[in-house]
Amino acid sequence: MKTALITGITGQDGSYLAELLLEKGYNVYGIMRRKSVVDYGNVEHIKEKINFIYADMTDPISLINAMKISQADEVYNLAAQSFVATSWEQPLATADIDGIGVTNILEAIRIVKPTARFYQASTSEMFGLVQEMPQTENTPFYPRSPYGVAKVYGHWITKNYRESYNMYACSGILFNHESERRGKEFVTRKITNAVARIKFGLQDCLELGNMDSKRDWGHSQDYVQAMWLMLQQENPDDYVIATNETRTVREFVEKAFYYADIEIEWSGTGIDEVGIDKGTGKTVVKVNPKFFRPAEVEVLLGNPQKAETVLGWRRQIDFNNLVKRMAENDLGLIKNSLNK
Ligand code: NAP
Ligand code: G4F
Repeated sequence: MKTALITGITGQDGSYLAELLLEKGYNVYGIMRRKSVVDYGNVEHIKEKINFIYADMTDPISLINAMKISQADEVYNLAAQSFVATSWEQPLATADIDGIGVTNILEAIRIVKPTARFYQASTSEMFGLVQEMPQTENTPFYPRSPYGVAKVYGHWITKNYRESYNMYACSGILFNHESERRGKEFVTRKITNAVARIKFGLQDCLELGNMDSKRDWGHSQDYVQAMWLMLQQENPDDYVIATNETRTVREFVEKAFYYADIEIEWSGTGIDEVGIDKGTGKTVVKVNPKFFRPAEVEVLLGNPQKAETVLGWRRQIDFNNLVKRMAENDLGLIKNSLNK
């Protein structure tokens, strides 16, 4: 039986990865931050099957301890301050957790069990102001937020430990991936949650920032498969995980309303643009400049060819299915909350 240690186990990806590894017969350890109220987040439903260790990415002692207790064969570093907008409000905490935190966990592995295999959650945000279309493993980075900058450090220190110490250390450069478990501050879940609330009369309007922004969106359940595959190869390497399709935020909005049987008609431009419910004539989408970012990543589009060829990875859930699953889930949650 293999043993895995997951940092960020309470988050979106951590929960799907924990489910996958449990299915494969792994002994799963997860690190958790101490909070005033105990909260298992997205792994509440499987908490009895997981061995939890209190630790924090900014505390190397706690990570050494986590390695000593778990003696993990595979370590998946998914912990991060992962919300780009917050990284301007908390640039140093973001750097500590998402940047230096990677060195902390790599050192813990090197000191306690250097043969453990390591996965680093790198991101398409490192491409930022994109230097070519589509982005591949060889596209130069140009991060556009404190989050992106911290992740570039995490990416390079992972590569550096691989080359310096011959450690089995990989980075997955994952493009946006969403799910029913996505935090409600991220645009996709913000949209599907608002669509459900509007449908059931709990909210009048959805306020968004830059709707022209384009993202390459996949489903988290598909993407955690790629993380696992990266640690099963003969040699460690870095891989882009993406769908090779890009859509605007506006397209996501239209599609989410569609699954709630609402057709959206757009009117106006720039900050005056509105989305109107064709059936009722009511304005259900508005622009609020408060959601604009100091610097924007306008477009992301990833080429997953290397992962498909070398790892045999294929995404199963396409854009329509992703939005459908998220919209139906939120419609169900809001409906149930009203019936209670
Ligand atoms: P998420 O839902 O925000 O989960 C983040 C996790 O990190 C949570 O479990 C959180 O714990 C934990 N965490 C935050 N700060 C920590 C600290 N100081 N010490 C220990 N744990 C800490 O993020 P996700 O969407 O699952 O993403 C997983 C990873 O992939 C992140 O590193 C993210 O940056 C990266 N990534 C995500 C995407 C995407 O589109 N989802 C794309 C590329 C890369 P709490 O529950 O205590 O807050
Ligand atoms: O959903 P978002 O907040 O995700 P973002 O910034 O692309 O970051 C996510 O994906 C990265 C991978 O590329 C991860 F590394 C990162 O951890 C995170 O998971 O925003 C998506 C786009 C942005 O262009 C944003 O400006 O949507 C635009 N947007 C427009 N209105 C909005 C809003 N974003 C949010 N969160 N809220 C809005 O009201």
